[in-house]
Amino acid sequence: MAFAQIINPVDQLATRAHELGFDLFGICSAHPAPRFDEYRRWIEQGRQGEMGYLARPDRLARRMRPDLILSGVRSVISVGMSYYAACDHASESGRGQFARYSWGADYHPIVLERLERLAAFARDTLCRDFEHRCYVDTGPLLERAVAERAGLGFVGKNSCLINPTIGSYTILGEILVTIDLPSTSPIAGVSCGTCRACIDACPTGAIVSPYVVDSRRCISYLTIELKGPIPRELRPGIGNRIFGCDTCQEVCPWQRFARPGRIMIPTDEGHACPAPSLTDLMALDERGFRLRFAGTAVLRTGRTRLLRSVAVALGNWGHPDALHALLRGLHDPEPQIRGHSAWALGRFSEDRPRMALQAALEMEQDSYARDEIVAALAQQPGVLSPNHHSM
Ligand code: B12
Repeated sequence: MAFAQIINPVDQLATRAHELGFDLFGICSAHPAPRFDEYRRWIEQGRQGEMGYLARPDRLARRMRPDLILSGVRSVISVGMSYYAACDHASESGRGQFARYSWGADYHPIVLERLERLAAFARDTLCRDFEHRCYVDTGPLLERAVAERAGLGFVGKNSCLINPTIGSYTILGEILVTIDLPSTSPIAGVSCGTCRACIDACPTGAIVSPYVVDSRRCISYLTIELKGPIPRELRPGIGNRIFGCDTCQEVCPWQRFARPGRIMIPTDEGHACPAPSLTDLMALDERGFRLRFAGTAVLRTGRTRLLRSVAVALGNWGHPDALHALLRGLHDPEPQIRGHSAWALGRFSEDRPRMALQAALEMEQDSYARDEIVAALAQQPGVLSPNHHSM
């Protein structure tokens, strides 16, 4: 297959990508893998936390050598889809914030299906004889670095791929192909400059230096990925964010150009827009959780992790209306929900939470949940500090 015969293949693909709902499009060479050294350093510093798959030797090898993912790979088609929605975020008290990307349906199948349609178009119009592989989020690719090389934007100090005309509320996807396609140029002359709004605004200090996010402190990781308990010292910074976090993007000046998405639009029935009441969420049993979050990205995280964050948010709210829900959480079947509810109750100085914590301590069998109750009681004014292990 010779490209000399084709009139403007990049333009044809770009037009089709736009029709399919993608807002950003570019093509780059697959070799060598971009920014692998930065990635390796990040792993060496343990910044992936519990996301062990990111450090697995076979995954590292594939991130470094894309031909281990798809033999004979030559080019990567990189796309971005806006998921921005002009719906007000949850600032009302007693409500929980979900990160914008999760407001509508789970983006993975939506983007993958459109990538496959784009690949089919390439096969019909450009060349029949090539192998391809589509990725969204879960593949062993540095998607931001690929997008940067393909000219979709630049990597900002919050480590997000920022496009100067639509900002960073975009999901990235790729098609690896075994043919040489003409590359589009990286964006030149735009950067964060001296701005450090994201670094200063991160509630948990997760942007440890420009372009480097330590997952172990990132609210997105703490509320979505972390299986074990959320470290106590980071809980106050979580505020009312219960699934992911948009703060480092919200404060970014480039976000003034954010454009509502055409495909991933949250509907009125969307689970998180407007933001749901924390006390309602705390009342969800397993079945209620599954019904409410079916088809959304929240489902994979599961009830335990979501309600654990809800408990933290209720504790941070600190309003008497939170008490009933937290007392319920203190008796949840899941130790993590009990433990985080205990922490939240420890932030109230009234008698009722103290008595409930004392009663729960008598009955608690789980050693982690006991630790939390003991620590919560020790936190309360006028209570002698019992010996306890910290997390
Ligand atoms: C693991 C992961 C996470 C982790 C770690 C995030 C991180 N910053 O590393 C956690 C759970 C914290 C996370 C959070 C989020 N994630 Co995430 N995540 C991923 C995943 C699966 C791998 C990322 C990775 O490899 N990280 C390791 C670091 C080293 O790589 P990196 O993030 O690409 O960072 C680059 C820069 O740091 C840069 N760099 C490093 N040093 C330097 C120095 C200079 C000078 C420069 C210029 C650049 C530079 O090089 C790195 C390599 O490309 C990708 C999908 C993928 N396969 O790529 C999605 C992905 C990055 N996530 C995405 C999203 C949407 C999010 C959230 C916004 C979700 C939310 N609202 O809660 C937050 C954003 C938090 C943040 N500021 O990063 C999108 C990002 C889209 C975009 N426009 O940037 C991706 C691409 C998924 C997708 N397909 O759309 N995520």
